Amino acid sequence: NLDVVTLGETMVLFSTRENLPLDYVHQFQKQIGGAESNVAIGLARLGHRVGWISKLGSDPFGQYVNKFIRGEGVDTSEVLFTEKAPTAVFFKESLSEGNVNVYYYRKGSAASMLSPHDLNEAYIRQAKFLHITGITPALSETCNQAIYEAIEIAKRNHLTIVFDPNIRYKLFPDEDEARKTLLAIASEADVLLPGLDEGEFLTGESTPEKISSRLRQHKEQKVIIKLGEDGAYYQTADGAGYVDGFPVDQVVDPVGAGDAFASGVISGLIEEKPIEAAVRQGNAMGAFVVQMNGDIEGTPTKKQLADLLDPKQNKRD
Ligand code: KDG
Repeated sequence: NLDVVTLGETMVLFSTRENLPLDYVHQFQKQIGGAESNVAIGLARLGHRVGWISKLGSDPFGQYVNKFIRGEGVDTSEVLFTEKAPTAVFFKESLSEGNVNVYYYRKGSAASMLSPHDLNEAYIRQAKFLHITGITPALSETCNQAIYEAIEIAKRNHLTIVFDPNIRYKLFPDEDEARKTLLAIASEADVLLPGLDEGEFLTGESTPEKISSRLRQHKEQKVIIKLGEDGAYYQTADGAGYVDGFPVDQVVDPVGAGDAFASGVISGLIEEKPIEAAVRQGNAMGAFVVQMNGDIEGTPTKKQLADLLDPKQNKRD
């Protein structure tokens, strides 16, 4: 039995401690990066049962990614390996603290070969939530079809669909195509998690209130808009409001914050917490992750999260 199933590409990430343009960097460290596995790992750290579906190359990097994610307590039994394409890699350039760029080497990767036939309905239907992002449909036509197949399976089996647009402009042919693809998936989802700039891009509106009203297709849809250090705004059938963010001493690496936010929110929804509490958990998870180098290295355990959410309770322990 699973709480959440997610699917998408995870790459080997080469990052550097040197604040230099990438062409001048001498040394890299090897980590992993992938929005969906970041969410899966965040949820596993909080004690939830999560499955991650993907396709990796039958190569040492594929082994590394799989072992890493499995080592974090995520079920990888549905991960496929192929001889036909390599595991993707990407590089993270850090020009100054918090000023980060990424360079992908992922075209034609193993994960881009994921197709609807690779999905196992019996596996997905064990879960209560399906988490998907706007990265996967941009990887290839078969990946786009796999996303729709996952949505259909989720709907048939009454899973709650959580969609994070995670717009990667580099992966779409142009902005119109990105908007069209992402709005189509958004209309199928139960919970939408755009950032403010993504909401602006998708709707042409500029305030959280207007963006969420435009994105919401029906009453049952929940829209939660990430506002960075200012927290988040939510709109649901039960109401709307702002939830403050948590102060952080220093933003070391913002990449992965949105994924951490998603895992905090989904965790709250699994535990049937009120929406405001779920969003607060998302904010707290994001605050943890930005303070450490790497996408997931900063994700807290359940205890660490509880300590930030309720420091008084902590003192009584
Ligand atoms: O959200 C973090 C991810 O974006 C990053 O680690 C890599 O999945 C990734 C992507 O496609 O950009």
